[in-house]
Amino acid sequence: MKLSIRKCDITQIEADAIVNAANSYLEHGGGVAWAIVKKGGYIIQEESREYVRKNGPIPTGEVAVTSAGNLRAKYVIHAVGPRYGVEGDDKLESAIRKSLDKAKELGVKRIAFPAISTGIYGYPYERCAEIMAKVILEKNPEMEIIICLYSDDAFEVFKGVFSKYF
Ligand code: AR6
Repeated sequence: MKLSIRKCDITQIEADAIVNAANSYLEHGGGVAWAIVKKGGYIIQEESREYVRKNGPIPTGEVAVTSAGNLRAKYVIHAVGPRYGVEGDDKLESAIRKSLDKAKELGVKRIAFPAISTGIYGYPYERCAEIMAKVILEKNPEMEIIICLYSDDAFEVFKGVFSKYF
C-alpha cells in the first residue's frame, strides 16, 4: 500500500476512483459532492438519481458507484458518512471500509478520499483522521491511497494524525 496526504481539489486528481462525501439520496447539492458534479458533468447526478430510483436511498455507512463523467477518474464511489453527534463513528468506519472494498472489487489501483463528514456533516478533522487511519491500517489494502484535503487546516491536522501511524 502507498499512502499520501495532500492538500488538493479532489476533482483534479488522476486516480481510478475518487470517493464522494454523499448523502443518502445522492443529491449532490453542496460541498465536495457539488464540486464533483460541477467539474465532472451533470451525468454524475443523473446516474446517481437513477441508482436511487432503482435501489432506494443509501443507508449511512454504505456506498454506491457511478461513472466519473469528464473527470480524470473512472469511477466515483459515493460514500454516505454520518452526521456528527447524530450517528456514530462506526458509520464513518463503515463508509471508508466499504469504499475500499468496492474499489478492490472494481480493480482500482489508485483511490482518492476527501475528509468524509467534516464539512456539512460537522465531524472534527481530527476525529475523521483518526478513524480513516484506523480503517486503512486494519485493511492494509493493495492500492495507492491519496487523502485529499481541501483546506490548510484539514491538511495540517491529517498530516499530524497520520504521522503517528504511518
Ligand atoms: N476537494 C476535496 N475536498 C473538498 C472539496 C474538493 N473540491 N470541496 C470540499 N471539500 P462536505 P460532508 C472538503 O460538506 O460533511 C453535501 O452537500 C470539505 O472542506 O462536502 O460529508 C453532500 O451532498 C470537507 O472537509 O461533506 C451531503 O449532503 C470535506 O470535503 C453533505 O454535503 C467534506 O465536506 C455531506 O457532508
